[in-house]
Amino acid sequence: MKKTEGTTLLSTPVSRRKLVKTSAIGGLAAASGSLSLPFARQAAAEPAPAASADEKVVWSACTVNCGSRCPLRMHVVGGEIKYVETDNTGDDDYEGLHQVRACLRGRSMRRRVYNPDRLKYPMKRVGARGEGKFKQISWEEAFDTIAGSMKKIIGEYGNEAIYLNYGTGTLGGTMTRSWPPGSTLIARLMNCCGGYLNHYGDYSTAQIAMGLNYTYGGWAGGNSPSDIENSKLVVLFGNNPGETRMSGGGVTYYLEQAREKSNARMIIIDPRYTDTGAGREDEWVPIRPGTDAALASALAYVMITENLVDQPFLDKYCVGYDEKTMPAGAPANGHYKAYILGQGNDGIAKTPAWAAKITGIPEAKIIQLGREIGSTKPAYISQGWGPQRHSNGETVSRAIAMLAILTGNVGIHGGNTGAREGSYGTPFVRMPTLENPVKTSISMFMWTDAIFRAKEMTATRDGVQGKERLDVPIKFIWNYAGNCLINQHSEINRTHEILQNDKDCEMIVVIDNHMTSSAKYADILLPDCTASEQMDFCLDASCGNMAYVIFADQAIKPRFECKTIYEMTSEIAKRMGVEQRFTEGRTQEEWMRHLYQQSQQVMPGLPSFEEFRKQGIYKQRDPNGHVVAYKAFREDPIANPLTTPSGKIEIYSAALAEIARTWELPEGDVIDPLPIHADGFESYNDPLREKYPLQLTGFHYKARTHSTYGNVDVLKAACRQEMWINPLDAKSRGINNGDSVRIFNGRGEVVINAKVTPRIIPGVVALGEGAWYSPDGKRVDHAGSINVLTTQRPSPLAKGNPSHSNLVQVVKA
Ligand SMILES: Nc1nc2c(c(=O)[nH]1)N[C@H]1C(S)=C(S)[C@@H](COP(=O)(O)OP(=O)(O)OC[C@H]3O[C@@H](n4cnc5c(=O)[nH]c(N)nc54)[C@H](O)[C@@H]3O)O[C@H]1N2
Ligand SMILES: Nc1nc2c(c(=O)[nH]1)N[C@H]1C(S)=C(S)[C@@H](COP(=O)(O)OP(=O)(O)OC[C@H]3O[C@@H](n4cnc5c(=O)[nH]c(N)nc54)[C@H](O)[C@@H]3O)O[C@H]1N2
Ligand code: SF4
Ligand SMILES: [Mo]
Repeated sequence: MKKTEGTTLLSTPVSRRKLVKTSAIGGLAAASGSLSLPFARQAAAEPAPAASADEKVVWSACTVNCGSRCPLRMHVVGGEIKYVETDNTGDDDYEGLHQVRACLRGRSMRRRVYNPDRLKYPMKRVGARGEGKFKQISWEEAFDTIAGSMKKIIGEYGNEAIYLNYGTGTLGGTMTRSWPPGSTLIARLMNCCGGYLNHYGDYSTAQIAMGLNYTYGGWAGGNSPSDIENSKLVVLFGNNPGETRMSGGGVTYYLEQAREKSNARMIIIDPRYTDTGAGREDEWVPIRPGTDAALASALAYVMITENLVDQPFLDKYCVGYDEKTMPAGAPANGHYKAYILGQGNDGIAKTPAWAAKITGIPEAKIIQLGREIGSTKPAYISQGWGPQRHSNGETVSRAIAMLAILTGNVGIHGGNTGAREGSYGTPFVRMPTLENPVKTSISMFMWTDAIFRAKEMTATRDGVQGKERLDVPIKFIWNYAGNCLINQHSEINRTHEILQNDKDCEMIVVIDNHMTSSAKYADILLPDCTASEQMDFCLDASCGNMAYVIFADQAIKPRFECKTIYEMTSEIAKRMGVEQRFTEGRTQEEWMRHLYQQSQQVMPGLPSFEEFRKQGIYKQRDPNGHVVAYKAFREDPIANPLTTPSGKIEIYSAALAEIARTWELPEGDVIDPLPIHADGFESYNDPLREKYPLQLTGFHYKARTHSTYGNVDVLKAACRQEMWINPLDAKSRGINNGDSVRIFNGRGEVVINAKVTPRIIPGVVALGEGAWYSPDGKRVDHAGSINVLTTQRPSPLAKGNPSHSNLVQVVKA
């Protein structure tokens, strides 16, 4: 089962939580009593509206990609949403079918539905790409143009010239689902027409998914956070659920409630003092970005030299810890223990003193941490996806997981795998999207290159899969519910240059609700209905041990000329001559009833369709209590092997050794069979620091879900977009709190206000990702859009986005 932020997964193991009793999480939390009023109303200081005769309450949902999913109760009067509340079903009992309360983003949904940025009718581009000049056209003309372009491009170049760009704006939906690309209605349409160029990986987890695949085989599972009630210690590496899992159904609630039961100590390792901490942690260990593998190696050094490792576990379940379990043909002293003790290739012992210089964490602290992690069991060791969203992220993710492996915390209650938390899920049936006849696939991060240098892109240099080399460039892009055409993809100025040339990529279709920066690059721009304007099911939250499905009903009529994605794709299918295969004769509601019937067969507890519609949310607790990843493997590794080549946990990976031997890598890129520390490019140790001395890391911010909700005024006011900087770095630059600063490197410049705070380690600055790119005439951004500063150079193995590895200079504006 694979996850994605947002997505999750699959079959069962996922997780989530509720949050009624926790205090406000970092100021935007859903759960605190004082914040439980509908935000819109509270912000405007309006009295609670009296229920009027024609007021109806309709269940809807927030389907964005925050990893959670939340029910919303829309109070509709006279065809207009007047205010928004959230789940009021179930009880406040953590152990029961607790409420799934929306955070303040979801509660501000009215302000997205009625936002002045709403797209109103179909448009076609009249200016240069990206200029934002459009002309209104009819739906007929829009559909005809798109179908005409598809036919032309398929005829001239074949189906591999058509690309579905990454977009997660509605991945919680079923009919409206926008991710993974193969599960969307666009994919269903394209699969009826010969297919499209696939992509693998995602912006969330490219490096960890690829890295831990070699360790555990496939997507690495994790215990549900509810299982923390069995833990003595919680160690979070770059994991910030207080901000990234804010729902009352999500991880932050489980973490706090479970910890209340177990009284587990919590250590947070992060360059920033996060909202997950906010006084609830026992310890914050600030670390230089990109150096977790060095810390993990030194912790391993302490555990190995002080006899704290679980040797029987390593012997029985793992490959490559020491000489005994090395695969045939592996080099002498190529094992992990030799690497740590300085008997491997590099001859360097990974001592706490060695790591202190790299990580910025004092030697004594590393020794103490090593002893604590090595001797407190069971321990819930997990990593968020911040540490892996780096230029060395594949090896970092594997190195952190070593701590769980060395201590034998894998496959037991209260333990974890060192990956992110898992969660319980249901087998609710999704919209079938048919099979893509095309097998060629690129990394989701490499699409900009596939526009202008496709024929140079190979399997061993650029990670092309299914073919040795791409045959044709991308000529047509579908961009549905995504802002990765500009805002969320790295290096905005480079993307702009590539998209400027409309002889290269000939057609870009954007389907969105709002005039985003990506929408401005559309050739044809289609206005979609919001979740409030149609009927859908919403599911797949990253939760704990209670899963749920939401009936997201139609609250209001489509605004302006907006259409649903199902209507749009059906109309194009008609023009492509595949309407019957595409629709199978069903309307959207008929599909939903059909899927529901199928779901009822695998989930016998589901009520009737009409009852579900009335009750809004269906909750189901994990019959096994908690998800424990690799429990069966732990119990019997012969009967239940992992899907790695050896069937065991591969600390040393022969497959990676082969890749390291055969792939062509640019200077500085490292792929290694062991989970070693490698600096990566744009690291703390890059010579480029002479010019750009500060590390810039991004983070996922409570003010938005990526860019979504980024145009909601009250949220912007509540959580300002600022650049975090340590007082030491600010002082040497004459910067005071609130000053306007220029952040720049060779790729671009951002001007924004500084937040001077000891909550960030010296030498590092940070920006929340997702602010709406807002360039002036000189392409200087004034919104704090971090992707002006990030690079399109991919990470070595996953060819993924190293969004958090950036060097910059900052000066007072
Ligand atoms: N520098 C940096 N960049 C990053 C990241 C980072 O950490 N740092 N994070 C990356 C990650 S993990 C991810 S997942 C990506 C996310 O990138 P995206 O998937 O692009 O996410 P959003 O920015 O939320 O964009 C979603 C889009 O969907 C639209 N939308 C919302 N609801 C609807 C709807 O009902 N219908 C339609 N048609 N559209 C809708 C929104 O208006 C928005 O334009 O960003 C990545 N980019
Ligand atoms: N409110 C909100 N919630 C979201 C999202 C959102 O945009 N807004 N996006 C959702 C999506 S799609 C995703 S993929 C997830 C993202 O979830 P994550 O990827 O886990 O989130 P990040 O904030 O990028 O990183 C988590 C933490 O890692 C820290 N960090 C960065 N670099 C390093 C490092 O090198 N080492 C260590 N130890 N820590 C580091 C950051 O400071 C941050 O506090 O969040 C989801 N939830
Ligand atoms: S943004 Fe996430 S946590 Fe907030 S309401 Fe939406 S789904 Fe829930
Ligand atoms: Mo993500």
